Amino acid sequence: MSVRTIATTPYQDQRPGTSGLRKKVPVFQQPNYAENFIQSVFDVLEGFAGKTLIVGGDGRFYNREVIQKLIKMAIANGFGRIMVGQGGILSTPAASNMIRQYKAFGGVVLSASHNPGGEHGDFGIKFNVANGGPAPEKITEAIYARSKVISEYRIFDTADIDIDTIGTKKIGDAEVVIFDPVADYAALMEKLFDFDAIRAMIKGGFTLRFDAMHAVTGPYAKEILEHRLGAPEGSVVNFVPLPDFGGHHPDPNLVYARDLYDLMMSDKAPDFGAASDGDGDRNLIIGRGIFVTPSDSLAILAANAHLVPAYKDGIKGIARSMPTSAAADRVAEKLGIGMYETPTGWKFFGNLLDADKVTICGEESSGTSSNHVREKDGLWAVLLWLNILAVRKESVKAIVEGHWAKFGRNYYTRHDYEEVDADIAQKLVTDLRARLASLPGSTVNGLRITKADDFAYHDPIDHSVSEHQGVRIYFEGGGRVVLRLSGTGTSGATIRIYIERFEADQSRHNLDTQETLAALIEAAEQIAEVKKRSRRSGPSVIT
Ligand code: G16
Repeated sequence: MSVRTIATTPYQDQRPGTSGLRKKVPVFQQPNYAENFIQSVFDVLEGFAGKTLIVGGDGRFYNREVIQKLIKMAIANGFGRIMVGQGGILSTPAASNMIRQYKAFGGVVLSASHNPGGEHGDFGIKFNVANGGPAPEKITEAIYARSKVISEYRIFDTADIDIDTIGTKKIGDAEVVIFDPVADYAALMEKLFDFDAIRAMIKGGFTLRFDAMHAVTGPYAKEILEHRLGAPEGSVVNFVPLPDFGGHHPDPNLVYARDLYDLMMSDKAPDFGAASDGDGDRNLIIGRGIFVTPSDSLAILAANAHLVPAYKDGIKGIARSMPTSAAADRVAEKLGIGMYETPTGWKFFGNLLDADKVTICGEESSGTSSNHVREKDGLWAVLLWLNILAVRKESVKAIVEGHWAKFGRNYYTRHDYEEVDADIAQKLVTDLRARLASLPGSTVNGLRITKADDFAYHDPIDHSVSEHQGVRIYFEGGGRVVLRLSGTGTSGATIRIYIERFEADQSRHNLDTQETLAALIEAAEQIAEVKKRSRRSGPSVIT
């Protein structure tokens, strides 16, 4: 058994996107494709000799194969301890917790998150740094630069490692530890929340359904919701992680979690419905008869966080990604705490959390979390909701409507145009940027534009600047349209349009979202011509 150095030729397309490198499985199956990227990660890192690396994934197709490569390469590159979730399973938030708890150098999560899986689906590799969060842009850009010139990789020559049996083995100079992926995470959740209060609520007849979408949260949700909190068996559905997610798209939104939505709108609805995605960092919250938008969920959780043990002394500040609605801003204002607006991508919250400027962060893309880890955390959001419900003893609907009455309502929707020809999408954005300066003062579809810009983020902690993070157009009366290209798709381009309007008048809080935003949606089309240029009759997904 020895370290082998293998010659390789670089690929030119290994630039990490919003959250790691994501490509179709056949792309990853090309000779040395995964090895090149993993070696590029190790090549740009310094000082990890003898240290710990956390490894796991969401169980999707090709997970087990890449985990073997990764373990052997980590040994060959000099890590001292490689800790692997049993069966290669580890949710993104649990990985973040493991990195922090075991003071690891970092971690590698194999996942393409909410993207579909299976032989022809997507695969991904994401590197997280010592604070438990996704690698910042300066590291991901260095990895990309390295991947374009890489000429060899190192791998330890050994038979495949048994990743299904819990225990520790010495391989070469390293220790390989196979651990239970649920235990430490579940213990952390018990520390943050009042499990007794939630248990009592469930015992008193409160009903819930959690849809794990055949993805990684299945084992976590079974253990926490059913075994520890006493939800009856069957409350957690689709709980066995499958390589192809049962043929479904593990994205917890109103399109891909339609069954849950339909149940929650029916006579048979339980009190609370929730779902998570491929790697367990996203959440969908639906009360009986009411869908809670992720932007509203962030605002409501922030406003009520003081009711649960972990945040009983109050929260320091809130951060949200720029396209997320401004609902949380008014909560921050009322609480007299800081509010930060960052580009899309959880990695931008890391500095603010480390500097203790914020406690709770959230994104319109169904991500919410706090300073307990450095990733978004699907089950954490579910448990925070359950804890708040147990304390307030009101329905989800009553809490949401009460929140709107107090703070006003931000009507909000996102329209996605998926798999648009990449050149058409790029030109559309370039043309739009060129027109930005001329938009303020003009009227489109009867709406007057007050401001238009291309969002650039100046990180208040490390002073780095991230430009071109989305076009923002503001209208008189509080309307806003944002347009940006997704950084997580794997075929063509996905154009996202985010539309929002504030409504203070409580008598107008129960209108249809699409109808109330129709004038802004039409204005967005007249300005950007997404439908016309992509030759579509409408968005592929509306959330
Ligand atoms: C990732 C990032 C999120 C981001 C989302 C959507 O989520 O971690 O921060 O909001 O992608 O990004 P985009 O709009 O560029 O597609 P996940 O759950 O896929 O890791």
